[in-house]
Amino acid sequence: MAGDKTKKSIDAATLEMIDKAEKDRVSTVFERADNMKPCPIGAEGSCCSNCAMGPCRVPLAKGKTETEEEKNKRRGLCGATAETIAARNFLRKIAAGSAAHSDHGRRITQHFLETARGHAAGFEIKDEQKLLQLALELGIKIDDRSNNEIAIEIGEVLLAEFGKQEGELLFVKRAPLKRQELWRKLGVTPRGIDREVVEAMHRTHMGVDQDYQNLLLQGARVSLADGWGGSMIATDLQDIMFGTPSPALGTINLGVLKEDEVNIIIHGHEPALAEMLAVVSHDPEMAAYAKTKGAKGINLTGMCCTANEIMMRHGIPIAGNFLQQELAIITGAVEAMVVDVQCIMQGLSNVARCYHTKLITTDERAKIEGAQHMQFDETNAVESARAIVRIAIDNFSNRRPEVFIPKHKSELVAGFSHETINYLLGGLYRASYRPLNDNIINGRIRGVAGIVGCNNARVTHDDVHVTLARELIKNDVLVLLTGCAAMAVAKAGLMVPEGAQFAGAGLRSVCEAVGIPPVLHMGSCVDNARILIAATAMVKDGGLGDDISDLPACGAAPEWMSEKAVSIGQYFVSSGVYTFFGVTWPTAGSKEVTDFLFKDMEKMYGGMWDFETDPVKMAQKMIAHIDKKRKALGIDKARERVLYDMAMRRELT
Ligand code: SF4
Ligand code: MSK
Repeated sequence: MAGDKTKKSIDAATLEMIDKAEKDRVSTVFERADNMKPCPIGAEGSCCSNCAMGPCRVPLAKGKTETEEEKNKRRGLCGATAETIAARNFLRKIAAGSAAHSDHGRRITQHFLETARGHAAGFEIKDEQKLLQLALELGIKIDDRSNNEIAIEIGEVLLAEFGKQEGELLFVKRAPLKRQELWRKLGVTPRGIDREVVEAMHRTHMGVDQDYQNLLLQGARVSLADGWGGSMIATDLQDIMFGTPSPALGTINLGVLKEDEVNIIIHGHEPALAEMLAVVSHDPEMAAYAKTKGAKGINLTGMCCTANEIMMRHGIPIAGNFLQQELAIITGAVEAMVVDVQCIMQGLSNVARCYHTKLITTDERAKIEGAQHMQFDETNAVESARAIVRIAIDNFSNRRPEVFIPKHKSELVAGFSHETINYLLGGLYRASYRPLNDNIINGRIRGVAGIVGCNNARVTHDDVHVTLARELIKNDVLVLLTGCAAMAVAKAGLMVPEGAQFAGAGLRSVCEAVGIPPVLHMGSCVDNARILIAATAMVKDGGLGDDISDLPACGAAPEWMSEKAVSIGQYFVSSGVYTFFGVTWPTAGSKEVTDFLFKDMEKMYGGMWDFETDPVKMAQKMIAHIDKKRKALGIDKARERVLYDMAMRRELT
């Protein structure tokens, strides 16, 4: 493999497995990244393939200032400008990301309805309180109706959100009032989830919307249909069905695989099958069957966001994040990798062929050549899960002798849902964000940052996440994490209460008083909706302005890779959050489009995009923004750590 191997990752387990892949002569994403450089024209958003007269390439000439005439010549065959092409590409990415999260939300809603109607044996309403709260919010009668009757009505109302044609998505009302009014004024309030995705695809078709600013307005609307629509529905209904997460202790990294047990990895995003595998893998009958095949037991672990879901709810260990999926199989110790949708590398199929691992697809929307397909049937979930576990057990005896499992693993505490933060900070009888707001106002906590998103083989695996998180906590910024970012930081040992030793004195004092890590794991990709709810709760609790854009808060996806990250980033921006991307910037081919996203959006939404590859500089910019917001709120002086009484606090706000 070309290149400096130590630059591939900061994670020791990953580096050991990259070595093994090389020895075993198995191709991985790390090797392919060396052998194929990204296309510079596509990377900057300057390639259009929206009709068969193209693909048209309109790259920005590097290193010189473009004259008006040269700029005018940068057009596709149809006359499309570099601005139109970059904006269309950006909007299509948001639409794809929004579609992925929302189709996940739709599937969960249908499953929720099946459960409520009694057609999904093995699943139930686990969080009654959240169910009833949601019913009240949606104006659904409770009276003496059963939970299932209430759930059916909730499911029908929320399923209709996907196909709604007019009006506003219901969860838009959860946002601060000022934000709702701003969205209405700008005309970006989402009407129906599917409608916004379809309209984005229509408007980016050849010869339709050609005004880049108008295209980016639809970008805001389709992203909001994700964050305050599809993703938020997914998170709420998953919580009601599978339980709202609360802090759970677990372990993470490839060292969670076991040499003497049947290893099953569940990988993907939709947690229904994972929930059932968690139950079935603990079934004594299955454990006994594993013993008949020479294994000591069954070891279920997770990968990517499904891992986050079952870690938070069941403490099931996490084998790794996005860039570790092929490496897990290369240990030679994985009997089955079970996948559903999203972030499943096609390379898995080749890797699995080199070992004894069964790659099992379970969703008709996501099949892979070379994998075995076993359709997961929610109405017969126990049997579906049992069949998969049995195949894995039967495969144990096919293991080859050359097994190598890296020893590395770390502890983590995950499961900081909005409800948990509310309770942990405020207590059962006065659950609120008041203590968090107070600690921000008194300066112990400087501000809040969300770090989300993927890994990307174009940068050192996990490095940007971890360096950014360290810099932020060192400067008293409380960090909320989801997705593969959360796993990176957990592997680095920051996601335990002892992680507070790396925080600044103010943040450390709060973490030690409450017993929480300085970096809070809030869940999977769809759970970024929890961050929106947390931000809104901070606004509603008072003292930090009257909109999300007033908060001393920032967001970042520093190792982003997927289109979902673009949608997440845009709904953060449209919700008023200053949001960073690392790695590469997808509209770099158009200065106008980039300026619009980086500067004009701040005037429109109070939040804007930014791009920075250096995590330390990214942290500095985020902290500068947090300080700017503190100053605007008049709480910058509070950093002198004066203890404030109520009267002084009122004065501050
Ligand atoms: Fe080229 Fe225009 Fe067709 Fe795009 S839509 S491929 S810019 S001709
Ligand atoms: S899994 S979208 S690589 S976070 Fe959600 Fe990780 Fe990004 Fe997939």
